[in-house]
Amino acid sequence: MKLDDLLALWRIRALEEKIRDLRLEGPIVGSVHLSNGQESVAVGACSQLRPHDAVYATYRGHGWAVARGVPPREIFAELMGRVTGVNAGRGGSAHFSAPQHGFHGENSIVGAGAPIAVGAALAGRHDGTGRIALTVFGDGAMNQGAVTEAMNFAAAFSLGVVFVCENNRYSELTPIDAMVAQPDLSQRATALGIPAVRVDGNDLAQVRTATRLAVESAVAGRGPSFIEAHTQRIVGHYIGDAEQYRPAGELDRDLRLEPIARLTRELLAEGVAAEAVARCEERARSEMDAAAAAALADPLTDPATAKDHLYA
Ligand SMILES: Cc1ncc(C[n+]2csc(CCOP(=O)(O)OP(=O)(O)O)c2C)c(N)n1
Repeated sequence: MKLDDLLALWRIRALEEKIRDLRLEGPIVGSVHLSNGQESVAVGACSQLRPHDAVYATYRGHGWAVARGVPPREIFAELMGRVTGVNAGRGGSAHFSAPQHGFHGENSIVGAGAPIAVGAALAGRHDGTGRIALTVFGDGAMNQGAVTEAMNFAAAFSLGVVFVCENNRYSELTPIDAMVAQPDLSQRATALGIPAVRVDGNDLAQVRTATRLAVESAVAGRGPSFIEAHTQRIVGHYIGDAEQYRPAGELDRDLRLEPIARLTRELLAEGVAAEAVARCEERARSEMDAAAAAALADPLTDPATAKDHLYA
């Protein structure tokens, strides 16, 4: 049902816009990277995973956590350093995890999720769970050696890994054309023997089909797949980014392409009532307002416990 899809996209957008407000107002501190405009990749891909499959995201991972079913109240609490956060406030915006929801964590080291996902898939082969792993990273991360090594290892050992590249055309403030001579990033996976597709990441159906095939292949023991999902972030790399690197007119174009605008247009064109469409946004915003207010009222984590869970 497309209205459910719109609600799912709005939940991520509303959560992140609330996070932005709380960062600017003070309760959230530190560096925060939002995924506004990229929501359909997370929603589409996670819809095809089984509960016990493992997702490895980046610092831009709030949307992937929501799409995996991590409760927003616990995400807000985590970002505000509350004891009720998914990691009792120790992970923060860029490093939280919720393995009980199949969300095995974000990572601020660009590309570092890929080799960890390969390890999880290897474990899933041997531990009897049959668990597969999905790792998501940006187009910039494709230039990290660890990503190529991880893809090659997964291909050589036919491991059940779904590599998802969210190609938003920017690595921090640097456009992709300044970084690579071959813009078809999927060719790198193909060269390593991994089946690869390029999809419109703003189109939920395309993301779902590509991920379904990749998951089927991984579960059947046929090895890894690579999905290059073209998308765009309609906000800065981080909160506070002045975005002076964006060419004139680019943001206007991206605001027409982004998945919420796209699905809204589709629904209205199909004759769905404007009120029903508007209710998705209202419902998502009121859910997130309530979750954030509840988290804000929770106690802060005691700094005396900062060294708990340290093993080094
Ligand atoms: C190993 C490593 N090198 C450099 C950085 C600095 N850095 C942080 S985000 C980023 C850009 C990554 O771009 P991309 O992979 O396209 O992801 P996006 O931010 O667009 O989602 C860089 C270079 C880092 N965090 N880790």
